Amino acid sequence: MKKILITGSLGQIGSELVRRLRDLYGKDHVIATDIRRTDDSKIIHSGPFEILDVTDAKNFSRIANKYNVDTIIHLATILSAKAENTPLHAWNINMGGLVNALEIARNLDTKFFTPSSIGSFGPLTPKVNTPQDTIQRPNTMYGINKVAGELLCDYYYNKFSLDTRSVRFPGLISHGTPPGGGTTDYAVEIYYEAVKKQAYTCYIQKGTYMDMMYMPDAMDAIIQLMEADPAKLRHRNAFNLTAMSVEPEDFAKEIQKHIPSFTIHYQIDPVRQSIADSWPNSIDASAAKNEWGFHPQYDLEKMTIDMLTNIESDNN
Ligand code: AKB
Repeated sequence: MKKILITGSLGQIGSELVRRLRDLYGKDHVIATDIRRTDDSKIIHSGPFEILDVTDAKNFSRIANKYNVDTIIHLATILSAKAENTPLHAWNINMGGLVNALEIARNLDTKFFTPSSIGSFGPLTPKVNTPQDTIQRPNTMYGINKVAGELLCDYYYNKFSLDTRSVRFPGLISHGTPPGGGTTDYAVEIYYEAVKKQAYTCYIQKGTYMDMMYMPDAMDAIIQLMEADPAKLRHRNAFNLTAMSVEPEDFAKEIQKHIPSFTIHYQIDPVRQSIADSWPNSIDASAAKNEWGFHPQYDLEKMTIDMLTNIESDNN
């Protein structure tokens, strides 16, 4: 029987994942945790919820033991742009939280998932069709945390036989909980502003390509990878994933098909632009396809229709 503990449950990925896993495995089988509590959150009221600061190893361990969990999905993290503004804090949360999560997983012998990111690549990485196994010398705090995290998860797998698995998420687009502090956040904001104001001022320069994926595909990817036959996994931490390689104008053109008056303007944020410039334009997800059948369902066209329909219906 599955008992899954999720950290960072009120974040962009967590809030969708808790919902999805509670539907799949039953509400009492998914223990949602987060550093904060929001009164109106459905996550808190639809099953077990605990306040957890992931840097507090004692409390983390107490909660994992209390529910006797057999899987830990560690999502609590400081994203790329925020990490650049508070690098030491990001190191403490991202690395401190991860090492606590891994130690608890080791003590309880749980399965373990934590996401890596396209942020684990850097300026020396081949920019187009970035291979699965390639140079990873990021120049951002977030990227350094993600590479160290990948290595640490592989270390726990090799040294302690802990069943660690991970993916390098691209920018994730969703209409549930907004992302906070990422470089790819513009790809979510653009849809909300299109519906609200028919205009968007973008902080990323036109022509800057990054990989993106729609949230339902990200949910499927986590579940599929966690359920994949271990004998088929040649890689573990972490698989390249992507559904589309896009730049701001691609979103604008697609939105204009549904909202012809929509306009995009640019006011570049130098911090987020330089992070974006250090990331790949497009990555190769063939290892994920071959080893566990990753197969995204949403392209830009289909995702745009779904995003606009959902945001419009939430507004009415
Ligand atoms: C970010 O922009 O920081 C994240 C990511 C790609 O890891 N969305």
